[in-house]
Amino acid sequence: MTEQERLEEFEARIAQGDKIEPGDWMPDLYRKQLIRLIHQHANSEIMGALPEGTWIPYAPTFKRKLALMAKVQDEVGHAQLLYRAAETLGKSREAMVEELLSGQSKYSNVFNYPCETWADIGIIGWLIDGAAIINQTLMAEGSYGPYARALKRICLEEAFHIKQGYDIIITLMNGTPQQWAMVQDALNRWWWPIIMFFGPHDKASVHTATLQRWGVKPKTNDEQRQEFLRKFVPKIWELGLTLPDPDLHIDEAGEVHFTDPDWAIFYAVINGGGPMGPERLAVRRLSYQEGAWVRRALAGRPVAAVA
Ligand code: FAQ
Repeated sequence: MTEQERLEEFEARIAQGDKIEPGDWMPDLYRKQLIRLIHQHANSEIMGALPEGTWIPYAPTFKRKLALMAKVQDEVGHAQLLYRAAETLGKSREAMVEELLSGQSKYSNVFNYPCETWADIGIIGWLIDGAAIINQTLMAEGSYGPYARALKRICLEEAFHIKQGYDIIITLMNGTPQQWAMVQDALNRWWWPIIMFFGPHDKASVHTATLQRWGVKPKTNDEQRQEFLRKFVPKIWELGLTLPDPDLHIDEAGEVHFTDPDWAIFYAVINGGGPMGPERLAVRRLSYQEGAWVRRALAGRPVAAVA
């Protein structure tokens, strides 16, 4: 077969809804794009464990602590599944971890911000997991088998995380006026990072066209963002909370209009300039260093050789 015939056959398979599997022929660009996307997604899950992880020692009750520990473990498990899915495309886990630790590869903008109060844990669980599930439910229908299957499992767990976050929010809002105010304050601080979570506007998106052509990304960044806003803005208002965007409104067709965020902030954050960026990477590096003996032991190499 010529390259052109292979490409046509590959695209016909995607058009009829087949999943592409690791040993199948695929265009180099498809492989590269998937490695980039899944790698960044895996990075986001493992880095995403850090903001919430800092609150485990301070959880207000024993049951909250158990639930938060389980959630954080789930996120690390998601990273494990996703690095594994990316490995099926030919990039080693070591290379992916090295690139994360050296700052060469990205992770989600939202995990570069501080978690200031317990209410932040509620907002992350309710709204960041809420945003993630919108994105991931769509991507779970994508064309690459190992990624799509990993996302199905991840979405089931994220659905539970949303309930955990929502329950924290409702409990705080039924508490003292100070606790209510903590929720509003956390929402104000997380709102703009969450709006940016879905990536730049479609006109500025670099990869959407390629990812859509090959069935990896069923909806564009703006479409996903709109889906999130339509679902969550009414719920936020129903609780009596406000959003830090005076121009935000819903029109008769149900479309949510909002102020365009400052995208210069987004690009600075995703390129290592977020308020917690350096600290998060330092923690991840330390943890990788401290886990070296475990990796050696599992690989059957002498543990004593670790410096
Ligand atoms: N943060 O051309 P596009 C979670 C980058 S998991 C950082 O539009 P694309 C679970 C993008 O990589 C959260 N960088 O890119 C959890 C590209 O840079 P590059 C992660 C971003 O791929 C919850 C450049 O900007 N989810 O939250 C972001 O078509 C709670 C141009 O962008 C996934 O990764 C961003 N927000 O669309 C864990 C899902 N947005 O590579 C713990 C899979 C864009 O040229 C607690 N990924 N960039 O250097 C996707 O669906 C897509 O990659 C998008 C971006 C939609 C994120």
